[in-house]
Amino acid sequence: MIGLLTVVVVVLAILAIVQIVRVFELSSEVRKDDERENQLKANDYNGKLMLLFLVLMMGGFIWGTIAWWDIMLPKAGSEHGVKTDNLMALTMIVIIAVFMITQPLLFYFAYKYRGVTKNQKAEYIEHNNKLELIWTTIPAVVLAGIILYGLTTWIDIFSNEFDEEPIYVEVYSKQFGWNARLAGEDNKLGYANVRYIKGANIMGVDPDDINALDDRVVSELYLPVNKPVVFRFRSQDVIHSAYMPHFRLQMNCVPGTTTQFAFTPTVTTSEMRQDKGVMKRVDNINKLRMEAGEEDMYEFDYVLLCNKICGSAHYNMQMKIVVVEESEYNDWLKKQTTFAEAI
Ligand SMILES: [Cu+2]
Repeated sequence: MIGLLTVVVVVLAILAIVQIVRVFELSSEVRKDDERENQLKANDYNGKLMLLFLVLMMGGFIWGTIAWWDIMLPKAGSEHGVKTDNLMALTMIVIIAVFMITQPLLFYFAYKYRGVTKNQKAEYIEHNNKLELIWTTIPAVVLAGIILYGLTTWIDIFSNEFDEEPIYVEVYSKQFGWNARLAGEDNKLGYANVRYIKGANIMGVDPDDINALDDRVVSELYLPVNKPVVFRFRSQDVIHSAYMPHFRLQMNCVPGTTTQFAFTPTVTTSEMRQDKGVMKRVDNINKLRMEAGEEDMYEFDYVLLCNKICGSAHYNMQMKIVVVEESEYNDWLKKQTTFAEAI
């Protein structure tokens, strides 16, 4: 079999060489003038294609931006989220402005200087100090401005300075689900370690730690509006990533260590449901669900998702978060069983 294949390959290689030699013979017969003429025609054709590509690309960009605008995230539901959004908006405005100026110029010049006459010659420019200065200084100043703004926003978000005592919540990830633990009346989370996991003690809370006894383990999290919250993230098995898009919050959950993010929710779930932007998105989702023949309709809820591909059911890792008025939060909290009661 291998012998036969070798013969076939050799024969095909010989045939290919014969064909290539013939092409060379034929091409050498074509007169040089014709070659030049064909080149000019090709230049003209390619130049016009550049212009067409420019129109399609810019048209596609504008169309896509308008068509998909409504599937982007609605307004932020947290204090720092507004700052993150402003930073993102400014960065996008700068990027899109530069894109809108440079891309049309790039493709227009490729069209304008496409070389359609015989004696056309390109201009040779070796160096230009003025140009170098302009295209180095402007991007450097603009980028420095964006970086400075980004750094001050980052420091502001992570400064963790609150006017009042924050609520401490531990967010625990595992393949494939979330649990949360709220510090009890003492507002102190008891010590936890994966080695303590046993029976009802699903988060590995130390039963001998006095601070742990009033902690409450929940699978659906309520948070009071306009109150600072400190999330402490832990993981039981692999690296997960706690992602709460409506709060503009994401933090890795790493086994063996604790990560932290402090923030303040500013919009309750029911306020968010009445927001025009949110309603429009919800209607859109339900329209698609109806078209697909699905019966259960979507209603807005804050959600905690996993944003690290952590295994086969990664997509299914989610926990509902409900932001309510403080009085409602206190009522809910009272109903949750404490760690001492659970074990
Ligand atoms: Cu995960």
